[in-house]
Amino acid sequence: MKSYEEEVKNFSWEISKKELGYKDGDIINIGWYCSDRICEMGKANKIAFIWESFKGEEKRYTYNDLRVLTNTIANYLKNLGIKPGERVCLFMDKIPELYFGLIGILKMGAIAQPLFSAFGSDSLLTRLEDAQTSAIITQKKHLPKVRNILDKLPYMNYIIVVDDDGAKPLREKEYAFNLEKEERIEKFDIYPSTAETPSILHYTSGTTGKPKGAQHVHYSLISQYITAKYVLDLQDDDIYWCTADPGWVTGTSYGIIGPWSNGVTQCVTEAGFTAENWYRFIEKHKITVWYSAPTAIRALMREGNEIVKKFDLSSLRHLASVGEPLNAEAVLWSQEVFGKMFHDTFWQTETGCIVISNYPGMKIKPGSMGKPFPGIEATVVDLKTFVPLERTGVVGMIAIKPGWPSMFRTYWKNEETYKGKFKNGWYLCGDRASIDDEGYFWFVGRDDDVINAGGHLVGPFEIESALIEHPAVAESAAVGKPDPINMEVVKAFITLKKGYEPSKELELNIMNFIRKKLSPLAMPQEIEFVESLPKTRSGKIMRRVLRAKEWGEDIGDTSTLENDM
Ligand code: 6R9
Repeated sequence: MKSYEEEVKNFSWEISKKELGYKDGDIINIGWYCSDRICEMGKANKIAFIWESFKGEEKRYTYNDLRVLTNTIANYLKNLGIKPGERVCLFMDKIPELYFGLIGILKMGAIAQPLFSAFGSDSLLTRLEDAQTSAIITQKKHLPKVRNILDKLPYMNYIIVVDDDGAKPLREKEYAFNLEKEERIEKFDIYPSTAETPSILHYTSGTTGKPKGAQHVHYSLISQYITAKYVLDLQDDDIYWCTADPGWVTGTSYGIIGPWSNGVTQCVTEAGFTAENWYRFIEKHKITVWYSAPTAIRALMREGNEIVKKFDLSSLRHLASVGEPLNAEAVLWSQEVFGKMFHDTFWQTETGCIVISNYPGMKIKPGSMGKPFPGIEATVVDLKTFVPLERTGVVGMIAIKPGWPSMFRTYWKNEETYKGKFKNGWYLCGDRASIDDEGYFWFVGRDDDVINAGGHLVGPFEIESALIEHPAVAESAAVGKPDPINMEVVKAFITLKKGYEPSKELELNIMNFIRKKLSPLAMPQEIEFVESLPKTRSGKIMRRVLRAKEWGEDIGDTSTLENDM
């Protein structure tokens, strides 16, 4: 990307279309763009995917392998009888079949519905029922969760098990599929999808309310390709690592489509999070571009600086983060230990691509989400009139002018809720922010997380960011609790770093520390030390769960809670 200002002046989505060789009205299939096209560009033998299992076993796949193996899956699904437009759920750990499966589904014209493999039967049922899903690709270990609910799923016809060993007979509707043993399909007639053909159905992470299926189309590629290139700075010789699970939109937009449509080598590890695992992974594969999330970055911070020195992480060139506000403290820490700042990026399942972010080469203001992507018109609007706020520094709702290529097209069978997201010609994100005099966006909180302290709206992010600067605080969540005079006052939940124990002294010490940083209304009236904070599987703090407890209310849908197994 040239300088941000230059790019804003000259940018149009046509640039992306031109680079992709796409003209309006053409056939556009994301599956083809991520594999066949890269081979045609002469990169058939380039490594597309380096995968590491739990045990550290490694597999490498070239772009030609990616092309052929995704053909093989597409062909298999088609021969089973699955028709274009039907929903095919991906319900697997981070194994190659998950990544290739998504591309395979798109190649044969069905709609991919990725779900976190850690979901229990109930979470699975809600989403499969809603989408009337007709097939699910899964692993032996997750099969019982599907079997449990099968009698409630009249539309489910095919349960495809990718690692069946024949030890126990499969039941009716269950099929064994072994990608390595299946005959490799060199040529597959890719489904001639066009711009508006549905591609992926992503259920939102559900920090509020019931999960909704955001419907995307193949045209989303136009913005996913170019944002991956400009914001994540993907270049031909990069080794890229996106830590997100494809059950979450980050894991598909930038864990599959972004890197592969750019012809970049990407790495994935099946192993879970530990600081040691992650640093070793970066060192071993010489990762150059790393896309992660604040929850993981804070967990790394919690492990301290010493452990970083045990590894050679000098390959890292560009770092980016998404999913939650990135505290200034985390940005400064990353500069200190990695010599590079994490670049915050803001977007949503609904936006399909990064819409506001810090770009390579742009001045970073730690704690700010950065500026709108060129081609995206973003602003903050008044809470009541939905008119863009003219004065800088005033908090409003983040709003985006509809029309960017990867905008969701509807909520699955819920057009009314979809329409409700648009006001006064703007798409409303459901988040609050202010814009400073240089055009930088500053996140305040989600609409429903904002605290009403005596008529003053206080965002949790500034309180949490102040708290996290205290050396004992690992993570925090600020919510409103009932108060007879002020309606709400702030209560902070805190997890501590290793070596610190909860005590009255520590509470006082933390209070004194933040008093200098916060306005009186934003000051917590109470601190509660907790072992962990409730989070979604994509790592977002679920403040509403904490808040509901304070108010004695029902906590609502918690199917995406990490610990609902
Ligand atoms: C990609 C993704 C979307 C919601 C969004 C906002 C929060 C994401 C953020 C951020 C502050 C950032 N969010 N990125 N908040 N700063 N850089 O996360 O999609 O799971 O749909 O969540 O996440 O609240 O509205 P999704």
